[in-house]
Amino acid sequence: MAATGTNSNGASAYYVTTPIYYVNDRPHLGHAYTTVAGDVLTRWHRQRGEKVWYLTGTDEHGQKIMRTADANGVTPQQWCDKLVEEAWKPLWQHLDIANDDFIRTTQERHTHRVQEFVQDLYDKGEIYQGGYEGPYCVGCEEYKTPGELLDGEGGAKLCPIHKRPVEMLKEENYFFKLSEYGPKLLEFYEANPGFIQPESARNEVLQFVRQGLQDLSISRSTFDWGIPIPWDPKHVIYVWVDALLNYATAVGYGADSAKFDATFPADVHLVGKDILRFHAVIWPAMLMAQGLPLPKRVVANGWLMVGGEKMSKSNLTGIAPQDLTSHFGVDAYRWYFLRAIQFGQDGSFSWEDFSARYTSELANDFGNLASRVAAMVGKYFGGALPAATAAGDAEQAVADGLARAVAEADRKIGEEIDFAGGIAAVFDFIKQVNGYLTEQEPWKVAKDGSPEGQARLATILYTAAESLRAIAVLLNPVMPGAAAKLWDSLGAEAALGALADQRIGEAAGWGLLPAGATVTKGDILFPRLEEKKDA
Ligand code: ME8
Repeated sequence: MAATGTNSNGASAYYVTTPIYYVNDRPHLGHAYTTVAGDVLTRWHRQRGEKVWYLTGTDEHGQKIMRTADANGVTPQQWCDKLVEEAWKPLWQHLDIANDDFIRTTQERHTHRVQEFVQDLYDKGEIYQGGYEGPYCVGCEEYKTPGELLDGEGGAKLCPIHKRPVEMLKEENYFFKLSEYGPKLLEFYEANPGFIQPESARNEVLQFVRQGLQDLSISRSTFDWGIPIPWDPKHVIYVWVDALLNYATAVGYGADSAKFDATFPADVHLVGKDILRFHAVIWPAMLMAQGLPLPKRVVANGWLMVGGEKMSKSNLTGIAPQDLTSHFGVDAYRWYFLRAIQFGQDGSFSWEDFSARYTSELANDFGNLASRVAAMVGKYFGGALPAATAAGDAEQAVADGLARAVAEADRKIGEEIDFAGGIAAVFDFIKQVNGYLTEQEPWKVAKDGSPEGQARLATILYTAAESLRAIAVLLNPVMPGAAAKLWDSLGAEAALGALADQRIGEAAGWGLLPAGATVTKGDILFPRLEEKKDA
């Protein structure tokens, strides 16, 4: 199923979400990976001229948060308030994340609606009281099946994700009749083959659901940091049921039907592959039970790995994004992980690989192109962009290359959510423009003072500058800071208006940057890296 950019109910917002992150600790590269991906997707669709709604937020209830707060001698609410304000929101600002909303599950706009949702399901007979005993991982906030546990030392059973001992939990609680939804879910997956991406994630979910689903325990009575079950407040609502509902409550579920209808359901839920089942099995079943529309796509990203393990807060392998942005800058940071790792696959972070790609692709290929062109327009034409009066086959080849790059990048990023493929299309075009300059040798043509020579020189520099105009448009969703600097140095703002208003589809148009535009040298886009201080 291809994304249409509009919801099936005819409303207009292209609705993108990230997981809402647990605030038991500070964010690391893994969290930023998903959030940056969502931001690039959001900005891309905005530049397609679509109305977009980008939601992120924090998941604040449950045992994991409660234990962390206890260990730090504060209340869970105090802990969440501190972490959200000191760590999470500032990071998204630092990384230029343009989210439209930030939901916290302790907000009233959420808690009240979650209670109503669960009460409704109870009234409809979808929820019953029962007992359950099984191994529970607090890291995942999830009951595990005995078959998936790993063997640890001394006969301990370990969570396969956290590699920590699970706890045996026995509880009287409330259950959602998830088992009844297996056949309906399978039918839905069949009818919507693009619902779960990538293919490997889809296969995993199909296999899981085909084995048969168990009913889902949706309440807890052994601790109280959660939203009370309305008809039995000794219980709190299971943190995952609470958390998944953020995607509905944040856009006005039960409170603002105009906003809700114009936004819900999500076009894309971006999630790490560790939380795929919650989004591709439990969440759709909850929506089916309530008669609400299902999301269009659930897209699972792979894991950033450290030493062969998933980078995580609990394993203390989390690297803070600021450790990298202070060295490489925010734009390069946003670009690197999406460029270097095929979205959906696992990838290892390496300082050496980042440095090498930065130097070759950002500083040499892209940054140098921008500064060379601006310098030559300055030197030979006093900074006024000359007109291309002598265009021929070589120039046509560049214009054709641009048209291909735009179509490819838009298909990859805008439709397939393949960031690496889309970015590669743009950087292939950058290489083509560099090759064009190498062949045309404007620095040599400049020595030919004849009118023909001057016309050729003007044409070559116009062609390169016009290419950079389109490159700025295409890279704006990925690296808004660098793209804005480039836009500025081309004098494009005065001639064409704000960069954010430039449409992806129109970027392939040739000859948009008018002759006479004021080209200035501006800042170097990607300065040479200094040696890593502690290397
Ligand atoms: O699971 N590589 O929150 P969470 C790539 N609150 N992505 C990673 C990653 C890594 N090493 N580590 C984390 C929760 N992520 C729930 C979600 S949603 C209704 C509730 C990213 O703080 C990835 O997107 O454990 C993963 O799904 C998310 O962070 C988990 O964040």
